[in-house]
Amino acid sequence: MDETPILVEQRAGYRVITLNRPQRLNAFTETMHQALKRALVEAENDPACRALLLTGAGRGFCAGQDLNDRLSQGGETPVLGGALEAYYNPLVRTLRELPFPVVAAVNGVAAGAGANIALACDIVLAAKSASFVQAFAKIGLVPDSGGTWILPRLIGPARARGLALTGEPLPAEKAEAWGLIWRMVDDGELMGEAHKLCMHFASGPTVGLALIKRGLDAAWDNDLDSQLDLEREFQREASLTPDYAEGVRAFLEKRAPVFTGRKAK
Ligand code: LHQ
Repeated sequence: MDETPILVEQRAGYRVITLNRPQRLNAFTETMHQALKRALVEAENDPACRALLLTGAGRGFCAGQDLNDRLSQGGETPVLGGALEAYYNPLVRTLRELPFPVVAAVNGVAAGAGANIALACDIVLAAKSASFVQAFAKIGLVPDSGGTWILPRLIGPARARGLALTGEPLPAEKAEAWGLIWRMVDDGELMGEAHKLCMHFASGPTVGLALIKRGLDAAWDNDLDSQLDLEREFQREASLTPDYAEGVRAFLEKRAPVFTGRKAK
């Protein structure tokens, strides 16, 4: 089961990473973390990769940490912190910092760190049958993988507290209504929609899209003045790219732009 804990597929202009431990609802083991880390480094280093699709095999997206993997031979639970430092925190940072859009296709339950890893992606699409569970409190833990940071920002403090303290599952439909995710779609349409988005991004102005990600992330900590300064810098950087020139040319010539994603010379 664990020989290929993740699957990587190369498509034209983007990659698909599938968490692949379906019997355990794609819960994370150390081996899976290591494989995912390698796949993300390879995607980032490939100039032809301009978007990423993250999904899960089988009926779940990801059930967070594999709770069997955390038991010692004697069955004791270890003191935690090391796994976050070594794997979960770098993973969340990487997802947010990748220089192209990351689309999560949440095909089923996303629980514990699995939910917050999905929410760290730029665009979250969820199947109607999916749900998001801040399962941590049920086992005496606290939301990690950025959960305490992103939940109140996305859905406000009252709903963030409710989800984190009760561990109640949030169905996809409500997640969309609350603004936790971009969109819910019928189960049969999920992967088609996710691929469509990735194809769109794969022919997008990649440098500009990466700057949009960075600008929106920075906005959460900046006051208006600092954010205006940042927008000025990012706009300057975006305007140096060949894609900006192409975008304007295509608009004036009333045709679709052909973006290359290339950086400014
Ligand atoms: C699992 C798991 C799982 C192992 C389902 N592990 N087998 C970070 C740093 C270090 C350590 C600790 O944690 C963290 C971050 C975290 O992520 S903590 C939170 C860990 N995750 C959870 O507590 C979620 C546990 N799972 C569940 O609550 C349920 O399985 C959910 C709500 C996800 C789905 O429920 P059902 O749809 O009813 O499925 P199920 O419970 O029947 O699960 C199917 C199988 O998957 C089952 O195995 P079995 O052999 O009985 O078929 C589960 O034992 C297994 N599984 N989650 N995290």
